[in-house]
Amino acid sequence: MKKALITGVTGQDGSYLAEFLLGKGYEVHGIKRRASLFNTQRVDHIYQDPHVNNANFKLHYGDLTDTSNLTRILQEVQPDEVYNLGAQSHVAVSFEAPEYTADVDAIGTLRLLEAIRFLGLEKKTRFYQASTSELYGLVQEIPQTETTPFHPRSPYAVAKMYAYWIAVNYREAYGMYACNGILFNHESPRRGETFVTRKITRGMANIAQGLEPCLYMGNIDSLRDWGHAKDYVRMQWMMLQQDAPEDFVIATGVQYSVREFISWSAKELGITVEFTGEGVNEIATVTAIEGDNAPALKVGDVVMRIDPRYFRPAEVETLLGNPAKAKKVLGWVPEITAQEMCAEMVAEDLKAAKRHALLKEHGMDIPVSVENG
Ligand code: NDP
Ligand code: GDR
Repeated sequence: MKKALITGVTGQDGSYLAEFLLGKGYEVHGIKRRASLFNTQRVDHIYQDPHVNNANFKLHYGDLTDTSNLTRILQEVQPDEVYNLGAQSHVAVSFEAPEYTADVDAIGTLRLLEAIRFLGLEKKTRFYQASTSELYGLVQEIPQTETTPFHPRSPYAVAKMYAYWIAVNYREAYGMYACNGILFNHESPRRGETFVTRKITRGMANIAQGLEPCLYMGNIDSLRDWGHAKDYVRMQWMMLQQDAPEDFVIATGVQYSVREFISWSAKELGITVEFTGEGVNEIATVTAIEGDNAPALKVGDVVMRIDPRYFRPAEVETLLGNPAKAKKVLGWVPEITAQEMCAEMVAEDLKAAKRHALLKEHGMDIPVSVENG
């Protein structure tokens, strides 16, 4: 039975990857952080009681900032594959916490690689690094490929650039099987609530059900190449099954604007919106409503406004990946389109909003968290 260790197992990708590897018959170990509240919601459905025999999903407390902890876990698990998905992964937050982001995302990667080497596992353990399209930042070429030059635009992207190169360096210097997946944005119903797609699908569902008044957005001209996390974790595993380690761009090859994503999300709820005004004065107004998913709305209501608080000190305006190498070498093709993914996300967020609205109707007015990002 192969053993995998996943950092960031409680995150969006970590949860899908753990499911995927369990389905492949792996013994899966994950690192979770200590938190003052439960933080395992995304993996609770695959939790296995450690008191029963043959549990093959195991969680370890740990942190990418803690070298001795990482070394101990690696020594105990002796994994065949390490997936380094753990990160302070929010670009806007990285401007507020640049040093912490560097510690976790850059030096955390070094800590893991060095621990693998220190334990003499460099010829046994294969290493996947969660690299990112944010490396391209101020894009030098459209679409972006494995050879497009990098120009990172945030403390997050700069930290991930270190992680990218240290993985390449350990491959070249010590012959480690280490590779980078340069993944473009990928989303799902499990996406963190402060990333733009989930902020929109959850926000629109809440607005339709009367739980929130309006969405406040940043740069809605921004263009992204959005895929589904389920398709992308499959690719992470495929990258570690090749004869030789290589780096791959993972993307759909199609891009849309944030504004389009808002329109799709509204449409899934039966709402048509019109965008008027310019710059910080742009708004989205309801022009038609079909069906009964939006009882709290009427034609003329404003459901989106711009709040400059969500503009970033340096923006990545456009990202579009060319996944030709992944298609050719690995035979990988994304199966879920951005529109299908949006529909799935809205459907899940609408279910939650309806449950919430029902409780409210019966006098149980639990506040909706509107911590934005
Ligand atoms: P999430 O933010 O959903 O998950 C991040 C995970 O990292 C969480 O499990 C989080 O734990 C954990 N983590 C955060 N800080 C630490 C730390 N100090 N020590 C250990 N673990 C930590 O990210 P995604 O699942 O979306 O992304 C997975 C990886 O892929 C990340 O590295 C991200 O930067 C990268 N990436 C993501 C893309 C995307 O579009 N989703 C695209 C390209 C790259 P907790 O749950 O406790 O917060
Ligand atoms: P990104 O994702 O920065 O690309 O990083 P995010 O969804 O946060 O932003 C995408 C684009 O939307 C614009 N935007 C807003 N973003 C947020 N979060 N909130 C808003 O209100 C808002 N309004 C407009 C942003 O400015 C941006 O242009 C994600 C993360 O998962 C990274 O970890 C990963 O490496 C990259 O994708 C690829």
